[in-house]
Amino acid sequence: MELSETQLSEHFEATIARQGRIEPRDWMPDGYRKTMIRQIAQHAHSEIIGMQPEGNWITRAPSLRRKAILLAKVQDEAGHGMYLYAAAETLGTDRADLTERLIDGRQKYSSIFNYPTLSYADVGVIGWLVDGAAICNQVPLCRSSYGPYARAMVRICKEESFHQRQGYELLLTMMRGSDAQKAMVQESVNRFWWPSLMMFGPPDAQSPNTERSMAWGIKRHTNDDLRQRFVDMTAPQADRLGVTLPDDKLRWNEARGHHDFGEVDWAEFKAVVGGAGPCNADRIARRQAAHDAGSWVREAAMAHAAKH
Ligand code: FAQ
Repeated sequence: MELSETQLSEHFEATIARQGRIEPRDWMPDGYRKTMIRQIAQHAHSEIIGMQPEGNWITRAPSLRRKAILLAKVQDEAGHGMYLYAAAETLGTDRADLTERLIDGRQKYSSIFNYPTLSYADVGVIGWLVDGAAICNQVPLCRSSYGPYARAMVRICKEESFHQRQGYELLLTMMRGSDAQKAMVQESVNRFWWPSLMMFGPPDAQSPNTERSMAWGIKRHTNDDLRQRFVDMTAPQADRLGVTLPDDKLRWNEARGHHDFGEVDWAEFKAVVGGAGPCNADRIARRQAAHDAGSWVREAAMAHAAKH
């Protein structure tokens, strides 16, 4: 028996209400499909563009051990991009089309990857702060309502957590080193702290998608809640490391049971998301060049697939 649109919609809402999973074969509202494609594609693009800032240091790693670790991390990010593009394809999109949308600016990637990496300490700070923020944001997404996304996230989070530890271990080593090494770590923390807080998205009052995405079980927490969680997790780690987070309003608030912290520069966030960050143009140009350079591989793979 054919189900009516109303019945299908009721079934969808009931699945969401009992915290069940929506699978590719299931009926879903167009808005849900669109939102999932937007979020998954943006996440996939972030992983792929996110290979560039750290990849910049592979040839200049200070030892064979550090180089092997960094190579593995950057390869993991490529893997995350692949699982996520595959998850997006279950919604009826096509990876080639998503890549085109990234390159021509119709789809976004995380603001954080538009900042430059200026020293090897940045490799450690990206692991500690950027992967740390990614974990805070993504662990709840393992319970996201769309099955393929939630399952991809389980594996991604395991790897991100390893990435965060390698970053923190690199920084601990540098902080046991010379004054110049300690200064390098502090300088890097000063540059990456505020952009890391921006990764969680605009304040809740200015986040057009949060309410709808939470009602659909796509997002499990608001942007501000996750940002707070990240600050609470990171402040004690900074103390243990011996670095100062560049915020003179940052302090423990006993009554709230959370850290208070200063205001993010939302004008900077908007500018970076809008394309005017320090590295936006470079990141896209490099992605375009890699895409062009890989065209013969795609053609050969398609020709091979057509023969079998
Ligand atoms: N950058 O209404 P909301 C990683 C956009 S981790 C750029 O709050 P939503 C791992 C947003 O898309 C980074 N744009 O939106 C790694 C929307 O615009 P739209 C990736 C941002 O979706 C580590 C508008 O602002 N992680 O890659 C940003 O409900 C180290 C309004 O915002 C994910 O993507 C931003 N920071 O919440 C790799 C996690 N924030 O699309 C390499 C999954 C917001 O309507 C090295 N995504 N916008 O035109 C999410 O959880 C959500 O999409 C949020 C945004 C929380 C990012």
